[in-house]
Parts: sequence; C-alpha cells; structure tokens
Amino acid sequence: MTTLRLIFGDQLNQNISALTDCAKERDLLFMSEIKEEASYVKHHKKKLVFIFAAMRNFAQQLQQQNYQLIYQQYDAQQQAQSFFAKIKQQVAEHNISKIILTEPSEYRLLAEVESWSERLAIPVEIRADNRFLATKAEFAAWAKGKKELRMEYFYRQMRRKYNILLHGDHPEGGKWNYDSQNRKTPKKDHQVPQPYQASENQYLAPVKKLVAENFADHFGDIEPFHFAVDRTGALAALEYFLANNLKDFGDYQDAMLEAEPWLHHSHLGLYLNIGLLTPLECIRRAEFAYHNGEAKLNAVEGFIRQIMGWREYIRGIYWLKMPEYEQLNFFKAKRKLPEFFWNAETKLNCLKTTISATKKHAYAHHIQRLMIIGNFALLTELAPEEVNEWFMIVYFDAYQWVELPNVTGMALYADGGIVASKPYISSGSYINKMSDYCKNCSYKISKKTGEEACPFNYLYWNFLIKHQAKLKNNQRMGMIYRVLSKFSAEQIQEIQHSSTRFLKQL
Ligand code: FAD
Ligand code: DLZ
Ligand code: SF4
Repeated sequence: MTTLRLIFGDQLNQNISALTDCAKERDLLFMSEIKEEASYVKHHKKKLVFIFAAMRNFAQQLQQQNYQLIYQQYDAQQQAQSFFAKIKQQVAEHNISKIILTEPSEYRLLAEVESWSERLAIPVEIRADNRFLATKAEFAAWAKGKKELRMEYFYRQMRRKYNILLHGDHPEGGKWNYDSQNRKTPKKDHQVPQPYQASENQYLAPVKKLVAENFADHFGDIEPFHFAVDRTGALAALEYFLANNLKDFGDYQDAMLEAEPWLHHSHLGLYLNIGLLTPLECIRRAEFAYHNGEAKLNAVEGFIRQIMGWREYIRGIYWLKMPEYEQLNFFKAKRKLPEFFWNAETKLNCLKTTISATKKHAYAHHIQRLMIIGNFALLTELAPEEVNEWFMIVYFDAYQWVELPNVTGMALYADGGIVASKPYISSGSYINKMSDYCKNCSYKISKKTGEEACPFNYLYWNFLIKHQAKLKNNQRMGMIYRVLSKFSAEQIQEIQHSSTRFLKQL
C-alpha cells in the first residue's frame, strides 16, 4: 500500500505542504504534462514552454534527491488526458491507498480534486497552499463585516505580520504607501537595461519542439525565450532585478515606452506563480537592498506592496468571492472581442504596441494591462467572459486566481466595486502623459471628436454618459460628473456620434 503525492505544474517548490512529511523510500510522487490543462484555454506558446520545461527540471531535481517520482511527458496519443484519468491509472497500477496534495490554486481544479476521494474510494488529503503570505481563513477574517475591502489596509496587516519596513508599529519613512511618488515619465535618452537572459537549459529545445508541433494553433511566439526554467535561474533573475531595475522601479512604474516593453519592472511574476520564487524571499531581499542603500524607499515600498499587498489581496478576493465572481457583469457588457486582440492589426498605436509585445513576449506590464487593454475593453463594453479568456491565454503569469480579480475587478469594474473604488478609465490624455505611443499614432490625441480624433477621448465621455445612473453616486466620480454636466447638448451629441461610428466598425 503506497501513498501518492501529486504535484501540480504551478507548485514547483520543495517546501509545498504536500511534501512536508514525505517518506522518500515509501511514497510515490507524481507529476504529469496534461493535455486538458494545456488546452482548456489556448495558453500562449511561451507559457507552455515555460511550464513544461520548469516541471521537467523540478522533477529531475527531486529524482536526484532520491524521491521516487513518476513523471509523464506530454503525449497527444494517450487516452488519459485529464488529471483524474491519470490519477486513476496510477492508483490501479501502484496499489495506491491514499493521495496527498497541496490544494490547487484554481477553483475549477479544487472542485475536481474534492470529488476524487469518493470516485476513487480512497482518502484524498487536500492540504492548505503554503505558497502565500496569508491563509484563506486569515483573509476571510480580515474581510468579515467590512463594507469595503480596500487593499491598503490588508497590506498594512501583512507588513505588521512579517515585520517589513517597520520601526515598532511605525512604517519606514513615516508613510505606509509612496505610490504618489511613482508616476514619473522617462526623459528622451532614458536607458533601460536588457531583460534578464537565463542560461541554456537541457529541457528547452525538446519542449519548444513539442509545443511547436502540438500547439501550433495557440497564440504567441516561442522565440525569443530568455526566461529561467529552474529555481537557480529564477533566483538569478531576482538578483538581476535587484541590481539593475529596483532603483528605478518606483519612479517609472506607470510609464510606457514603445521601444521598451520590459522597462524597470521585475518580470518575476511567472516564477512566483509557479513556486520557483517565494513572495517572502523577494520581499526580504528588496528590504535588505533598501537598508543597504541600493534603492530608495519609494521603489522598495512600491515593489513590496505589489507582492505583499496586491498579490495577496487579489488571491484573498478570489477565494472569498468564487464561484459567483466569475459571472459578474456590472455594466452588462456583451461586445465580442475585436479580431485585432489576436493579430495586433489596429490603427490605435497604444493597443498595437501592447498587443504586439504581448504576442512576442507573453508579457505586458501592469499599466499596459490596466490602462491600455483594460481601459479599452471597459470603454467599448467587451464581454467580461471574453476579456478574461484573452487575459488567461496571453500572459506568462496567468492563472485564474490572479487573472480573474485583476480583470473582472480591477480592469473591468464588472464586480461593481469590490476590488476598485471606481472604474479605471481614462481618455487619451492619460495615455499621452504616461507613454510615447501617441506621437506615432494615426489618430490625433489633440482632437476630441470626429474621425481623426483619438478614440479614447470620446469613448471615455460616452461611457460616463451611458452609465451615469450606475456611477453618479460614487463619491470618487463626483468631480468628473460635475465636468460632464457643463457639456453642451451639441458636445454630447458629437461624442455619441463619434462613439457610435467607432463602435459600429469594431
Ligand atoms: P512587477 O511590476 O515587477 O510587480 C512585482 C510583482 O508584484 C509581480 O510579479 C506580481 O507578482 C505582483 N503584482 C503586482 N501587481 C499585482 C496585481 N495587481 N495582482 C497580483 N500580483 C501583482 N498578474 C499575474 O500574476 N497574473 C495575471 O494573470 C495577471 N493579470 C492581470 C490582468 C490585468 C487586467 C491587470 C491590470 C493586472 C494583472 N496582473 C496579473 C497583475 C500585474 O499586472 C502582473 O503581476 C505584473 O504585470 C507582472 O509583471 P512583473 O512581474 O514585471 O511585475
Ligand atoms: C497551467 C498548466 C499547464 C499549461 N499545464 C499543466 C500540466 O500539464 N500539468 C500540471 O500539473 N499543471 C499544469 N498547469 C498548471 C495547472 O493548471 C495548475 O495546477 C492549476 O493552475 C491549478 O493549480
Ligand atoms: Fe492610443 Fe489615442 Fe494615443 Fe493613439 S492617440 S496611441 S489611440 S491614446
């Protein structure tokens, strides 16, 4: 009688709860490249290469430490193509009497594994996911009875829990949050370091071939591929960020440059989300860099807030609100995704630049995701279901627990204000201020309406006009509705006319 310990593709860390009391000589570990997981959405090819290569490296690392591990490589011909089918096979072949696993990070899979014990007639022990800084119960306790669930207060609780950037109970520098200092735009000759280049890895060539052959119809380019696919490489990527980009992370966090898709962001989300890095080690290394005088407080606090605040808060919201959260559609948006979301063939240069980079790199930074793609999707009322599927497909760090609240909550306000206190919408002037996109655009940023005008300029007001009843009582929208109330009937008509024309040809 043997215990089977299952490791999912985003749990590539030796400290996961499923392995804590593993008896190397008795227990059997199981990992598998699974068709159903690789194609339930048509993940970006680069993301598939990354996950499969990282899984193979992790499995080899465990085998070298004398764990007994069965690893199944992707096999398109095999009959068993789901987790359950694979596990059922293992249970029969190896006389398995018990299964232990760390709970999956997605609701869909958790619901699935919860049914296994009954279906297999053996105990299935589902252990808490210890890859995060807060437990689900901790978040639920924090949220209980609160009218508003604002990230900032949860973030402070996490800072206190782990004693990060604190003097006693006081935040370093006197303030908890230095976001207001993080909105600089780069000068013309601004230098951006090359992104981190990982060294070659034995698993990459075969996995690239496998993905090219079996997933040709998936979105995105396999090359260039410069990410790490093991823990050593991921740690080196963290050090590269700390040495080269952390000092500028804060200042240029919201900036966008056409020729610089990576800017000063960390590009660590992909490693964090599959367990190759842990949140606390990233946070502690950044805090150390601050105390060592390597970066200013606005940069270090900004970086730490993303991981300790936003990342944990987003995960908390996901588990607190699922499964209903997936269905939310506050504005009843129902437009289909335009074709250019897949081929980047659009005259709007901000979208063209962001989608082209997304296709090439499986990456766009936060402000591109929020204020270019998200902003456009919200203003043009694209259906949340379609937008969520697109975001799940295209980014290297996309897993539903983090993608869904960011899209449905933060970008689309489809949750009616659980995550964001007001919709993140803007006209073209914000994009023009924070980027260099507009100078190479066929639309004119200075024009408010008409065929030549920047579409964001009229779509923004059109959206506010259309959804006035839903938004006007939001205190944070008061000022903008006071501005709108001064528009003439003629101005409103022009806005609506330009918007109807644009939306029709979308
Ligand atoms: P950095 O800018 O260097 O930030 C450091 C780290 O902070 C990130 O690696 C990430 O782990 C964390 N972080 C920052 N912001 C958030 C956030 N809002 N939610 C959760 N973690 C955050 N992040 C994902 O990991 N997966 C997604 O699928 C995803 N989809 C998004 C969709 C939309 C519409 C928006 C607005 C944001 C989304 N984010 C997602 C959050 C954020 O944009 C990415 O984490 C970030 O761009 C990843 O790049 P980076 O590693 O260079 O991040
Ligand atoms: C995302 C993903 C993909 C593409 N492929 C696999 C896989 O073949 N095998 C696997 O174990 N996991 C994969 N994953 C990650 C899973 O979908 C992940 O386990 C879920 O995000 C839930 O935890
Ligand atoms: Fe985007 Fe408008 Fe600027 Fe063109 S002018 S890049 S559409 S914001």
